[in-house]
Amino acid sequence: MITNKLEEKLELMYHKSITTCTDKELYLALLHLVKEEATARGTHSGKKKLYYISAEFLIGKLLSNNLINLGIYDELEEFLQKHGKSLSHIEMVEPEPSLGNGGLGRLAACFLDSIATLGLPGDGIGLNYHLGLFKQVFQEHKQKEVPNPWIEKDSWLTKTARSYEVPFKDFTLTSTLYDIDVIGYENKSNKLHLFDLETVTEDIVKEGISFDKTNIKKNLTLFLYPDDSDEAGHQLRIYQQYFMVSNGAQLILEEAKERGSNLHDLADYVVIQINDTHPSLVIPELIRLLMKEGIQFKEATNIVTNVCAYTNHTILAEALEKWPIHYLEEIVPHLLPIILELDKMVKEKFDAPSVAIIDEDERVHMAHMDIHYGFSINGVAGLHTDILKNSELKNFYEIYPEKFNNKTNGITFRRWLMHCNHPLTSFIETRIGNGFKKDAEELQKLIKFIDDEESLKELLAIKLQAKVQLKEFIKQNVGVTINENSIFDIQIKRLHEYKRQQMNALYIIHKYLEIKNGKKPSTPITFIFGAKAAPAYVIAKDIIHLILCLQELINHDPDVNSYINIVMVENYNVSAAEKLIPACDISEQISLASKEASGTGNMKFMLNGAITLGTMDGANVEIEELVGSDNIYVFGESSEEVIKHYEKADYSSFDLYKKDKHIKEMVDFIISDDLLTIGNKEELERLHKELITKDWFMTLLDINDYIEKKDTAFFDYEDRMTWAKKMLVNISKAGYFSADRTIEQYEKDIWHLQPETITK
Ligand code: 26V
Repeated sequence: MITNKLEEKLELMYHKSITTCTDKELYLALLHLVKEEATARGTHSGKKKLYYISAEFLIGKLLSNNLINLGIYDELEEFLQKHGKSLSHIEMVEPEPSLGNGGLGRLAACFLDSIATLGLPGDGIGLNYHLGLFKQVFQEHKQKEVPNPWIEKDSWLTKTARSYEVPFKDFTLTSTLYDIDVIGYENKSNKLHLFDLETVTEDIVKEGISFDKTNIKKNLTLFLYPDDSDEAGHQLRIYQQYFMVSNGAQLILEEAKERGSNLHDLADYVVIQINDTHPSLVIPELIRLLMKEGIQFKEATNIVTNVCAYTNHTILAEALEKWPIHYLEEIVPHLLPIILELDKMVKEKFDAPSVAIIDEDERVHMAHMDIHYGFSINGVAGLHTDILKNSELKNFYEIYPEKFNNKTNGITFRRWLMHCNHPLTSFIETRIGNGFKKDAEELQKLIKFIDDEESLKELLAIKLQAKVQLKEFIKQNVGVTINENSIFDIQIKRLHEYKRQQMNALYIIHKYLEIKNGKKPSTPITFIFGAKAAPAYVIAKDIIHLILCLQELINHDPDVNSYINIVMVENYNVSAAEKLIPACDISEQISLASKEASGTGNMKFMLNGAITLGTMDGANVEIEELVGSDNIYVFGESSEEVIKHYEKADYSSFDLYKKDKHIKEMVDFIISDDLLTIGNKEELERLHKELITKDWFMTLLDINDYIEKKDTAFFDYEDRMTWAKKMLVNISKAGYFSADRTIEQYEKDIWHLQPETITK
């Protein structure tokens, strides 16, 4: 019995009984207990193994998720409750690792969960950033960055005996490897391998998150994506990337040999999924290591090409990495002859400069290397993959049509339903049983309750309960009291102009002005944001400033604050998402069509009964296909039209601003006296100017349609039973977005870890 084991552990560690233990003591006892249980269940094994290499793994807190996956959550919770304790309180003392920026890192974490759940041997490889991504604090209505230490003496990390030498131009570093167990749902475990460097020290961090970027031995694994606005920042990223992949490659080869590979047959033993371009140097590094083992360059290159697969997560040009060749010369000169040779082979075969690895400006295109010297390239939603094939990577698709494939993203239902929304999980269980936990498509069975008034009312009651809980969290986090009977309209994601938080802010200005002019909404609305901006991304920070100024203005204006409120959650992270998502009524997915590769928050919201307000972008397209046009609010120009605007360069935000009085009124409010008395002139003026002179992501193109559809959604919300039906349709159709489905597709089309089962 797990409860006996817990009591024994408490006795051993503290000589105490449950009732007298603090939550911290209970957390630590459970942490050790979970680690032992995971070890006892063993790890997945097989001849061929997957390595998912990623600069980010946004794993979130692990206690509850691990207890769920071990199948002991309910039993422990009942036992703890009997003694006046609860897991939700205990997990509050758990620090959240912040090893990711957003969707890409969270996807990696969801994938690890599904890989272990499906019984596939597959480990993650990444870095153990001591201070994670920065912690966001708000001061004077602005984002400030401070370190986010998360590693405690006792943690989910387990120090291993593995260690490798990683050569750089002027020195060699010796790594240490820490592992985190990735426990499959009712299954064995895999590992997340996080490489680290013992000489790294937190003392070098000065003001905020600034530190000496050239002191590699002391800073290498301090932060994820340290500010890369200058040369030293760029170079540090290359140091990090090479440290990650060299360690990873050495681990992979060592383990492959242990499993019986003679390295010539490496592709029978190993598949590597390269998560975006951050780990792309693994290709030349593996070639280098194979050559050190006596394999000729040509053969080594073929081996590596049969082992590596690449996932593209963005079409934004600025996010596709291109490293100047002289950086690589200064940091990893031993890779240069290999990269030059790979480039030469490409240039011998293909004339088009657009497919070269090294361009005319002597920059190395990491994605190009991945495509030529990997066997698979996938996008992360249908539309995204189509755009890669037909425009962004068209020239590559023409050369290698067979390499291109789509894998629409998914989310783990263990965390994004079973953990974060217990009442909804029970609602589903009592109606359709437990099958959906292993086969998410079973959620479709819920549709038979579409006319069942009692079920619909219960669904609304569950939503209200989640909103009451979120109200409590917001009170603590933001210090604002919100109204649980208002509509919760939520946009939570990285802050980026293409995601268009600024368009949402303009809508709020529109609503504010309407109320001031006497047009009041019949149901109050709470606009909720959560977003971190990259430290050097000036306009993104200006947008945060605008939202925080609007928050100050609106929440303190007695004419409007009983109708609308705004809150921006500080330091948005996985734990905050777990509270926000169950409470959402309207899910804002409003990127400029063609720019959001997939989105995964959109799937989490849908699963928790929120209705999407979105453009036909990323996986929104697939959501629309699944739920039908009555159960989603779609607006905005299509990706084809948007791409044409870019091609023709015919979009002018200034024309729209001049022509449309209402647009002018909303945009000019950014520099109104009302806001200037609260905020900073320079920042608000800069944002205003950006919107009217540039607006690269076409906010003003879609704003009118956005306002119209958003108002329709708010109007429809009034009819509670019809709205509840929309919620039920969304939940019942969310099964497609289980990461288990995505991983089954990776396995079937790319990885081939398990011999195919022969079906008669
Ligand atoms: C990252 C950064 C980081 C620094 C600031 C500028 C900037 C601009 C773009 C990016 C994109 C990195 C790639 C990424 O995170 N892509 C996301 O991947 C998700 C999982 O596939 C997907 O759901 C999101 O749509 C996509 O944006």
